[in-house]
Amino acid sequence: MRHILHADFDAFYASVEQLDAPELRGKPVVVGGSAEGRGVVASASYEARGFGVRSAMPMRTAQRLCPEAVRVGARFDRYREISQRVMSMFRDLTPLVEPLSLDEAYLDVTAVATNGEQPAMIAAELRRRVKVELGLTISIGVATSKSVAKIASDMDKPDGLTVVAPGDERAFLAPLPIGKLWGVGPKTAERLIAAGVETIGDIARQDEGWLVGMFGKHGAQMRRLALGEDDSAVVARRETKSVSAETTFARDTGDAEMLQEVVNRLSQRVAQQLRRKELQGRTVKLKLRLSDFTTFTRQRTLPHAVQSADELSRSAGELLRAELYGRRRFRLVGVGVSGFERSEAHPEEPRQLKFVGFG
Ligand code: DCP
Ligand code: MG
Ligand code: MG
Repeated sequence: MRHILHADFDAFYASVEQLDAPELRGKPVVVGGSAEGRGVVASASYEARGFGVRSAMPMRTAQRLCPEAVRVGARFDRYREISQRVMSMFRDLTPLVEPLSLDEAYLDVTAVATNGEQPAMIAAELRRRVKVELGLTISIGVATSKSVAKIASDMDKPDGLTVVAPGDERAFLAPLPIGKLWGVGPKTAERLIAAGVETIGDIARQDEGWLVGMFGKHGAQMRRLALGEDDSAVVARRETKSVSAETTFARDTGDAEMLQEVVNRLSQRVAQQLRRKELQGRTVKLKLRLSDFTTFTRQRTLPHAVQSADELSRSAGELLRAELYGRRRFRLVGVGVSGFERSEAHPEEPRQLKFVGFG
C-alpha cells in the first residue's frame, strides 16, 4: 500500500502578492492582465472568491463582480522562486516528488510512513513548515493513491488537511460530483448526467460494460477511479531548465541553406515542446559540432521571452551565420532554449488535463 500526499498552495499567485504587500492582506486581490487589455484572472484571493471571482474569468467580469478588488500583474519569477523553495522542502521529505505545476505536487511518503510516522502527521508537519518558512498556506490531501489525494487536497481549501484513511476511499468519493473525477471533463459529465449518473458513487455502481459501451477503454478506467482504485506511481521529476533538440548528419556539411533549414526544423520541435509545457525562454542556444568533433555552443539572451518556431529559428539562424566561415563543415546542429518564464496559462484548456512546467 502506498501513502501519497497531494499538496497545492491556496490562491497561489494572489497569496504571494498578499505576502509581499501586507496592505493587500485580508482584501480581495486578483492577479492577471488588465480588463482594458482583455486580461483574464489567473488567481483570485479567497476574499475575492467570496464575490464569485474565479480563475480563467475575464478580468472585466471580475471587476464587475467585485469593484473593490485590487488587480496585480503576474510576477512569474517570484512565483517560480517560491515554487522552487517549496519543492525543495518536499524533497527534504522524500525524493519521490512529482510536480504538476508551480504550486502543486504529489509526494510518495510510503517509505517515511514505514518508519513509524503517520501520513497525516507528516502532512501536518509539512503544512506547518510551509507556513513558518514561506508565510503561505498549502492544502494537502492524504490518501493511498494519487487520484484520491488530489481530490482530497481540494476538499477543505483554503488551509486544509483532508485525510482519507486506507479502506475509506470508496465511501469518501461516493457523494462527490462526477466532475471531480480525473478525466471527467465537461463533455463527459454532460453525457453522464443525461444518463442520470451524477455522483462518483453513481459511476462506481454502474456496470463496467455500460461504461465501456459509452466511453470505450476510458469508461473502464473511470469506474476503477470511482472505486478508489488507482495504482499509478509518483514519478519524480525535476523542473525543466532547458528544452532542446539536435540532429547529427549522415554526412558533414557546410551548406548554409541546408544548415538553416535544419535549424528551422529543430526550432519547430523545440517550439512544440515549449508550447506543451507552457514555457517561454529568453536564452536561445545553438550547438555545433565540427567534422573534427570539436563541439561548442553559442547563445544569446533576448529582451523578451520567446516560444514560437519563427523567433527561435531567427535567433538561432543569426548565431549560425556568424559561424559559417572558411571551409568549416558541421556534423551536428542543436537548438535550445533556457531562461524560462512561464507563458500565460490557457484558461480554455480543461484544468484536469493541464500539465505544465515540468518534465
Ligand atoms: N493559473 C493560471 N490560470 C488558470 C489557473 C491557474 O494562471 N486558469 C495559475 C495561477 C494560480 C496558479 O496557477 O495561482 C495555481 O493554480 P491553482 O489551480 O492551484 O489555483 P490557485 O492556487 O490560485 O487557487 P486554489 O486555492 O484553488 O488552489
Ligand atoms: Mg493552488
Ligand atoms: Mg494548483
